[in-house]
Amino acid sequence: MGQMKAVVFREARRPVQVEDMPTPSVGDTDVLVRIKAAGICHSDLHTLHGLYPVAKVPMVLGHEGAGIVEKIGKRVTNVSEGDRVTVDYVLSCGNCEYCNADRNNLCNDAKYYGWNFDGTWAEYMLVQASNVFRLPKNVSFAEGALAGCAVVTGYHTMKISGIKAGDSVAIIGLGGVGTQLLQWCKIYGATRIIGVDIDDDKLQLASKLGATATVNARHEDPESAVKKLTDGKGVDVAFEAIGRRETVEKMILTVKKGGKAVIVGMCFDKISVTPVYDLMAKEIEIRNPTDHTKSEVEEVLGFLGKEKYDLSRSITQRIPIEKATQGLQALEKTGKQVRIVIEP
Ligand code: COD
Ligand code: ZN
Repeated sequence: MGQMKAVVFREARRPVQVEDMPTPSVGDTDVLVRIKAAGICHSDLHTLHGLYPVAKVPMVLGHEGAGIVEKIGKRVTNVSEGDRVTVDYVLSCGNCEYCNADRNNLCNDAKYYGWNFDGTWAEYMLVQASNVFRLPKNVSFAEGALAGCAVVTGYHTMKISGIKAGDSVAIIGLGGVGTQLLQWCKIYGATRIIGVDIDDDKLQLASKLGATATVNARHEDPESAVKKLTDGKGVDVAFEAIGRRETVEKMILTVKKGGKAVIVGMCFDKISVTPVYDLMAKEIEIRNPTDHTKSEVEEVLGFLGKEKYDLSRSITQRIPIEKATQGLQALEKTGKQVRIVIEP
């Protein structure tokens, strides 16, 4: 079907290139999606830095994306040509112990679009039928793209944390994912929500979305700030949504006795929490959510279709595919952007 533009990764620590490549041809169980919006996530930066490897090169990056079904394979029945869909980037086997237990994020043979197979930063993307989900009418393509990572990662994290109505929470890192996590904590009844970031704009946005207090970690130590805000006790649940050693260690110190510390950010360093006895004496539970399940994608889309959920403020910039490199630099350098969306 000719050529398409795609953002291609060839080597770590080298800028990505926008290249022409053949539009993929459709197999029996494939869906060809004409991508209308694709988000840039911090994990894509991890890949560019060589921290999180890809399975082949050249690789079309990107794992958040939504668009229109252009063509379906002979055996595809769940979507039709012309449907508006979002992509679920976790490709699971559907047969293993974990898939059968509705925990396909832990699939024994999990593969990922954007890492194992070509991803969303392209004019067209080939997706297995099992991994496209129809968008509710009121959900735009950009919102639909975020639903596939930022929103559902926040949702999965919130569920793994077991948050209850009335809980107090602290979220360190209010970027693309942290901002959505904050919204879910509020929806699920957290009453005290402390947002921590180093950027005042991010903190302001957090207040608009429901944070009851904010802390700028450049000016204030998050541990003492959180303690001050919780009568010296700490929070029921704390989250780290950046992936840095220092912030993970800090986050754990903001948790109260019997509380939970949830590590969301991919952190490639070792952390030290010494003495370990401190965790034991406080009976602190450490949780490590990863990705999301298929059911959660459906739940999130169902929710976005019916309920109020503010994504307008989380989409802070839209760029054409030719500007992908600048988009990546903007997420990395300025720290001002929440989610940048590529519109091929
Ligand atoms: N203290 C406080 N805030 C900080 C600090 C600091 N020292 N340093 C940076 N920040 C802030 C930044 O200002 C920014 O607001 C935020 O932290 C980071 O946000 P983003 O937008 O750069 O990153 P996201 O939200 O796109 O990335 C989210 C994760 C960190 C969760 C993601 O990269 C990740 O690691 N995911 C792993 C888990 C997973 O399931 N991933 C699924 C696919 S992403
Ligand atoms: Zn992501």
